[in-house]
Amino acid sequence: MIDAPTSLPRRHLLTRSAGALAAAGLATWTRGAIAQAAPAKPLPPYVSWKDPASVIVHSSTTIETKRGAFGTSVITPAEQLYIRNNLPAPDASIVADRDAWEVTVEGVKNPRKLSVRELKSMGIDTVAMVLQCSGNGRGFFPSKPSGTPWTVGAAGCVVWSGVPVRAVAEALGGVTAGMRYMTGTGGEKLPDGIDPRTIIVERSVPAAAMADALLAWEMNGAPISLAHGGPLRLIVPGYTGVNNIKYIKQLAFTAQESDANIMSHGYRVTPPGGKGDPSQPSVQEMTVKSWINSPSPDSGALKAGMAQIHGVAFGGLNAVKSVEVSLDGGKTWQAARFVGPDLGKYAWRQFVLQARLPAGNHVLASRATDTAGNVQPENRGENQSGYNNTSWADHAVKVSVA
Ligand SMILES: Nc1nc2c(c(=O)[nH]1)N[C@H]1C(S)=C(S)[C@@H](COP(=O)(O)O)O[C@H]1N2
Ligand SMILES: [Mo]
Repeated sequence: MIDAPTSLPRRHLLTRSAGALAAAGLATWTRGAIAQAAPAKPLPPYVSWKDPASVIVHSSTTIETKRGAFGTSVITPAEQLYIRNNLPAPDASIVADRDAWEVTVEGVKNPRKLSVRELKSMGIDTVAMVLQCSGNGRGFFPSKPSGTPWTVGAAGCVVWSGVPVRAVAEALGGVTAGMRYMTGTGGEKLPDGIDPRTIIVERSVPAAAMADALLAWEMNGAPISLAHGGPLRLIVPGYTGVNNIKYIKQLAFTAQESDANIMSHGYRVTPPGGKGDPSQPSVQEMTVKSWINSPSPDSGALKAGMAQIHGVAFGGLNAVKSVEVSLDGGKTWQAARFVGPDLGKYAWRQFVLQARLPAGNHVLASRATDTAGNVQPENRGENQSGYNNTSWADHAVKVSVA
């Protein structure tokens, strides 16, 4: 049997019946677990095409890829990719005529509205990129921050295709002097009676991030689904998920960061017990991280012998350079080998260590290093909302080998 080091044993208990647990004399201490043994939630209609066996449906707007569902061939298929919506997804009518979708571009010499049809004539590029929610790994925080308790599956490696933001800015006469940020606004319909600034999805990243940014209409070789931001999505490689604005309706080069709540107070790396405010760092650039996907808490029973220990590693803004794997909880490390194609510095790489696992309990961990020499840390940076967890210790898996 295989378990993650923290809260996951509960999941295994859920697969046994209450009767079996009572027979085993476990009924009392597992009562809390039984109460949570609700059947898996069904996929909501806008993502009915996802693979139910590959995902954990936390809610209709938060769906996680199972650790054991990540394969070894680099790209995360759309059917398995996680979902995170701060607001309900827009109506499917917005993808009925994709080329007619319009985005307003501001903060350039000649600001104007551009349709997807026009964007398609302005340039094209493709980038493979890790899309990762800043709250990925929140489930490992012992402080149990509020928000979805993602473990590893609020991430995927995805190929996007669209027009470089650079090309769009140039076509409109260039970015106005003094604009320090690139600000994207989501096209969700906002409910009446609420101050729009408190709920609108609008994020600012440093203007320099435009160098590799795209206005994308394709994901993994197909038009972007509504769920993942079609008809048009802002892609900011190396930056956390929230900065990749779905159904983008405005792209503005701005002198100041957005004053929308999701930028000014939300998604701030706040000291434990504190409240988010603009003085604290925002979740933006990702940093070096890796984790083992197999053996995983989702895997079946393990028999002593040769094992292929594999997972993913990425560097955020830098390429990942190397990965080490530990079979003893981080006391000793061995170099893992990268497998599969290198899709560029913003993609993740799959790594594998072939190792003989004897019978007994083992704590398997991985630790990545990026090309700038940054090493994935042992410990998470404590913060109120559980953001940016790159701790190798938190992501280690406990395995029992028979
Ligand atoms: N318009 C819009 N863009 C958005 C969001 C949103 O709610 N609305 N959620 C953000 C967050 S928090 C994340 S992690 C990613 C999730 O992308 P996905 O659902 O395609 O996996 O989209 C980001 N872009
Ligand atoms: Mo997110």
